[in-house]
Amino acid sequence: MRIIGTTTSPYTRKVRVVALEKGIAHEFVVQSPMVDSEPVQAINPLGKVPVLVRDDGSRLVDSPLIAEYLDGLAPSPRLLPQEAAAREAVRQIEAIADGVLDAAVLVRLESLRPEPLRGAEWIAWQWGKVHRGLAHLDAEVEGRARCVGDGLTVADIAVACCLAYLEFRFAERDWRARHSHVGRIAAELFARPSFVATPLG
Ligand SMILES: N[C@@H](CCC(=O)N[C@@H](CS)C(=O)NCC(=O)O)C(=O)O
Repeated sequence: MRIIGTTTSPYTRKVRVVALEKGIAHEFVVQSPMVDSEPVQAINPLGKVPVLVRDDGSRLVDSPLIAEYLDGLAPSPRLLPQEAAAREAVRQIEAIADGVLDAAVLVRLESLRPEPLRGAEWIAWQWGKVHRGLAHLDAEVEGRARCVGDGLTVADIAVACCLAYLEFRFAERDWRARHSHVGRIAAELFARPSFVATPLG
């Protein structure tokens, strides 16, 4: 099995962390969708990473689906609860953390354009999603050791990947101090071998 992506992609990191936490053997193949887009477009019509390529050549795109597939490969540790309400809660937090990332990645890409071409209103619109999304997540997990239940889930991993990306690309803001509840959960995850093995950069 191969996971195709980049070392700067937070979505790629999420599925790599899931694979490591599950102990699933895989090869990580670095392929940038931006530098040389054709190979990625050949395996994902959307031209995005991560892409999971199974040994039979079949592929999965979109990190939530890839994470779900990986979680189903081994019974333990269960990163997506089987009980419906807990599973829904995990998927909802993952969706909001990923949505914050979607907005942050757009801000990042816009900031790479020549200054006169940048849309200030567009950037502010995206920052609104980042700030509201993080405030929502922070309120949601207040007082909890993990995002949902007692054990590690995809929700914790998604939140930690999200905060790590914001710190990586927009280090001028102290994201964890401003969002201390998700920040505390993320800080604990950053010490895990799966996160140490998948640094952004
Ligand atoms: N919803 C997708 C988002 C993936 C995504 O946006 N990846 C970025 C890299 S961080 C990408 O490949 N961008 C290239 C493009 O949009 O053309 C997922 O969760 O896998």
